Amino acid sequence: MDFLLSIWAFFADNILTQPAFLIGFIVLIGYLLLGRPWYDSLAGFLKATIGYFILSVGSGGLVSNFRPILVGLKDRFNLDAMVIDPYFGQNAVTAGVEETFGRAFSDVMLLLLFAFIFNIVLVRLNKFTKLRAVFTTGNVQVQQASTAFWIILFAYPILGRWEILAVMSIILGLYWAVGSNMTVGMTQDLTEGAGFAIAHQQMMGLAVFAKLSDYFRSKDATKETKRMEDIELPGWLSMFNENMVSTAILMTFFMGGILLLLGKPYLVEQEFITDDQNFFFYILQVSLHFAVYLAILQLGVRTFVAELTESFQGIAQKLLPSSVPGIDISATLPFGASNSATIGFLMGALGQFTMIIVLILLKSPVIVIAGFIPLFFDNAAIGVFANHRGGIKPALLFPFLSGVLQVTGSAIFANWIGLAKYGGYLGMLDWATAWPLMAIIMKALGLAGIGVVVVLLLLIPQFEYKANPDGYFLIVDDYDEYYRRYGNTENK
Ligand code: ASC
Repeated sequence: MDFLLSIWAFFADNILTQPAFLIGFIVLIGYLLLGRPWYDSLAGFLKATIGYFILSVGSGGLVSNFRPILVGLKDRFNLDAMVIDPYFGQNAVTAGVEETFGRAFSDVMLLLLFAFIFNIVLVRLNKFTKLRAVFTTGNVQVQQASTAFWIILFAYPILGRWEILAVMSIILGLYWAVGSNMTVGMTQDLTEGAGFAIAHQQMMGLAVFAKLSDYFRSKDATKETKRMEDIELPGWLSMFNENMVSTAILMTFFMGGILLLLGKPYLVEQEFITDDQNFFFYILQVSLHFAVYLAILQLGVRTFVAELTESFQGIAQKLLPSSVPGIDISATLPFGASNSATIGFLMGALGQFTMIIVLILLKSPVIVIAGFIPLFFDNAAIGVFANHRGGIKPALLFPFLSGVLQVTGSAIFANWIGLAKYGGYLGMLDWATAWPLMAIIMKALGLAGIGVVVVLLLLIPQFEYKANPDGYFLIVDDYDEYYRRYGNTENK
């Protein structure tokens, strides 16, 4: 047993929680199953892994460049505030869980083992479960595990170690499988059949906003839905037609505003810059790096997506019929037209900042500081999908609404479950909406609440299947045929 566990721990530490390698191995195995020669398979492994690492350089760069600046607002104005960010959320759980519940969560490896197997079994049985996606983003699973541990302990403080582990494996495993499955059709549609779904922290909220965006599509067949890429600005404004230029200008105003608010003395004190550095050029450097990292994301996605699309056929033919891998949300952003990611991010920021001001004015017991990860990755993706499906209006409206929900949901929920006072909460869209809802059901109904949550989650893919039984599996089995029959907006 110990031997098996140590093999598992090795796999989990080195591969499962390192999505670049997990995706690499999926490509390797896929190609081998397709009967490709070893050297092609090895080349596929390397390109997929390198591509994913490039993607991580892009997303990691965005995070490390912008997060400290936003968090700086807390320090600079001496706010006693909670930061909404997955890493702050995880630290808050670690800091508070002993004191609050008298125990700590150390079974992450076992949870990942059970939930990963559970996810695969659910997909293997997709004739019945209708689930089509395997969650591969292990790094975010670890973050989610700690917050879910807190939520489940809050609902059921009496449960022992193994019971908690069982409940978490089932509910988290289902959330991963069901949430990722909800993004299958819309991601195939956006990427024109790249063969992946999203495995991240806003899957349910994003799927709901994507569906709602369809209502904004032009009903009049002679009128095109107006998308961001359709805007042709005249005269000097035409410089905004170029993606990189407009991103740079918008971010310079946005980051410039925040950096000016923080002020040079603070930034020098915190060693962001040195005293003799020019403040204007520092602002420019920080802001322009937004476009730099977006370009890197794009390169990463280009490097690995084609390999993944092709090799996964092997897995889908031999091991898991009608399935796709769920991967990091960043992989969808480069498929977005023109500025939809940047605009989504900025509208999300507007929503978050508006709500934060409301919290301050209402003298809320919990003040929230915007974290970069929810602000960017959730809302940029909503901008991308909303623009693609319903045009400019939903691409402005839904990221804004998401920003409002992220702050409001996180503030109320983290206060209720007692996590707010430890300074952080996960804060991603699903964790400010769907998870609080599940927590209310569990807290209100006692142990029966677990059954209710499980049944509700299992019902979601059934309803999705009912909406288009003929196209539901076809969209992953053969996208070209699906496209021929139904065209490029998923839900005709
Ligand atoms: C997260 C998280 C990250 C980012 C990254 C986005 O939730 O923890 O580091 O989003 O996965 O690409």
